[in-house]
Amino acid sequence: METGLYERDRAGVQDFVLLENYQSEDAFIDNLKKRFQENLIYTYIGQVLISVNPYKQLPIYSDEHIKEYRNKHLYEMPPHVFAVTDNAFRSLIEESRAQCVLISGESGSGKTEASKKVLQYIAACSGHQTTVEGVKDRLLKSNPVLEAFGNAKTNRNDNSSRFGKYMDIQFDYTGAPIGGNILNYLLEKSRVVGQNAGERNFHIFYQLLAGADDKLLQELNLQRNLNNYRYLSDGGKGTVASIDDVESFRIVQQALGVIDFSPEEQREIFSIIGSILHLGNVSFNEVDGNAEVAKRDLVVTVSRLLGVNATELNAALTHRTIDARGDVVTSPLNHDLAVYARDALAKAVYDRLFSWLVQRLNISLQAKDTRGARNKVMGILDIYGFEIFSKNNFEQFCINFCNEKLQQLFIELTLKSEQDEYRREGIEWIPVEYFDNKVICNLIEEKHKGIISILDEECLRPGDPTDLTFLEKLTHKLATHHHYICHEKAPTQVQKIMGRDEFRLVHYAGEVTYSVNGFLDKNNDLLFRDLKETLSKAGNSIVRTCFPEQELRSKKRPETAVTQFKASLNNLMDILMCKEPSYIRCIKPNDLQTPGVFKDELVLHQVKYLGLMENLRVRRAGFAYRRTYDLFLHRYKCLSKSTWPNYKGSGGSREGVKLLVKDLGYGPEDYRLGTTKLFIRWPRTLFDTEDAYQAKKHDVAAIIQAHWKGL
Ligand code: AD9
Ligand code: MG
Repeated sequence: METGLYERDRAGVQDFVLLENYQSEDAFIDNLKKRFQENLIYTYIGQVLISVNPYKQLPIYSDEHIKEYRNKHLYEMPPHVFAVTDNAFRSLIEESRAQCVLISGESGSGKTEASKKVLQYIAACSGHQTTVEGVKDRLLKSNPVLEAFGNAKTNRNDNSSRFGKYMDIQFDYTGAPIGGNILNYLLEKSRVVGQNAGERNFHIFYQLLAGADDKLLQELNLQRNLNNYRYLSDGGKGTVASIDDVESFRIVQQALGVIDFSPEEQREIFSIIGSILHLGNVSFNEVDGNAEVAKRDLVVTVSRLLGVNATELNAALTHRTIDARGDVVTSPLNHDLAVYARDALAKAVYDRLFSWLVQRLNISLQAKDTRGARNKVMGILDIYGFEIFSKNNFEQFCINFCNEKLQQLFIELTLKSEQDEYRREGIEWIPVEYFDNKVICNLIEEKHKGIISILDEECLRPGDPTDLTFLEKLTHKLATHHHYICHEKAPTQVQKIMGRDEFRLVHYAGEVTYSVNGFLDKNNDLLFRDLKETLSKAGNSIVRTCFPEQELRSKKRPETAVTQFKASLNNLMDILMCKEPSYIRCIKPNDLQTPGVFKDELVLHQVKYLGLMENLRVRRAGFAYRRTYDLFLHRYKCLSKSTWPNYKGSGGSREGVKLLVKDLGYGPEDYRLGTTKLFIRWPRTLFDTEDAYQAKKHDVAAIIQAHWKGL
């Protein structure tokens, strides 16, 4: 199969740098659309891969395809996630450069699917010894487990990741995977206790009820009917056509086995899931202002499943003990506070179970022998995309902050690597203007002045801080910031749609209005001490591990949710900064999760905020193409008598290319000769060269003849 980059594709161009009208958004969209209609979902901007979600299975991921992409240069084959992976993999093995594959795009654009293809490729093309097969199996099997517990049906995606994931794969010197490590980020735990209309709780709840055998259900005292459980009935969406909960449960159970979860551990995991379902049904009456559990037998069931004392749990759900510098006071909760405590308990138990699962996976993925594996690491980042909902809350604020940070990294790494290459090759370069979103990152995270600091300050302030006093402070301190819009200062048309409890941020990806409702609560993330204490003594060993006793003894106030998130993101940035990045930018063609529909407006919006036009401009401002002298000479040597059939002069392939391009009529501004590569400024130049090559490649005699005429 001869499918070089420069051959015009069945539809459109394979690399946007070849687009004649590269400044035009219309031309950009048109190219994506043409290709999409031909099922060509991948296109490059230089080394960045753009992927448009086809919403249907395409026959392009078989073992045959994997073989075709193995050990090929990026441009030798049509654009593909396998090509990008192979490129990164080779750089890792041959040059020992640590790699990371950064996958971004909005909800439903195909990030998680892309990350699975990366893993599939790695697993298929790396060593096949038995020990390695075991590692690969565990790496692959970690996906269904994490998806069952961390994904859910949302209105945007039936299998939406509700957590961020960064997975490192470690290789030995032969390129065989020997271990892995997963970092998880901010699970959307509020989903455990309530969902928007049309959405579901995390998959595992439905999988358990649909797929568990009768014996397990009986042990957990559960019935199959979803409507019996309040935590499952909010969204009004039980079964979903695209989801087979029974089959998924089978896969999860099998995967847990492969990852060496003991039957006892599995039983404990499902006991926790069951306990949360029962907990959701616990309701309270209020007598003289004090909450009382309405059906005590439910608390008894929850206690049995967690292995805690029922009387103690009952008391902990309806009372609160405060230890104010040695003064221990226990007071009863009213109805609303008891409901709050119950939901906080469900969220905390689920959230910590999830983190425990990740830790447990990591133990089984741990490399046994890391000798010779220094720098042989490939990271894959699949994190929630930018979110703009009709109502945006604390979760969206965190998610969008995370995307600002990733965009920042994208800017730094793409521009930096471009610059580095020119510098390395001794080529002059004039930097291009682009929007640097650092100003927004600072607005959010700057010490003392940023939104996060103001939020934390308000959370820790004695007195009676509320969401609204937080908003007042924000506005007081940030009203003049160009990226912060408060109600008072909003333009009239925006004011009309903004509530008095909202603020607006001008993100790099667009304006988002956040409601401050719940910001303080979610950031404080308070679980009353009585509940923590009860859980720290649980018979269920996972629960006991998740709620360690020392946490109770610690006098230090735990860090707020957003500060923990900020720290983990900054840590992630450090991890990524020291690796060589490959980018996959995912695009969602429609909001209907349907094949064959390409909505120009929707795609244009994503193209804009992913900064793809800027990316292309930067790429084009320098040199559209670069190739090592060897490769260029090898392909085009037949186009000049100086280099055909072989260049024999001294000075190696650099001198050969110098003669070749002169013979081809390249003007002085059309190209530059770097240290190891030829840089070509305009795609047209290359097109012409490729056309000449294509026209003549089958007839060597004709090549030489025509070439002479051409001169
Ligand atoms: V979210 O931010 O986690 O809500 P993702 O991860 O970006 O989102 P995901 O990978 O889950 O989206 O893709 C959504 C759905 O699109 C999948 O469940 C598939 O049905 C579909 N999809 C995505 N990519 C492909 C693909 N390359 N081929 C076929 C795909 N279908
Ligand atoms: Mg996902």
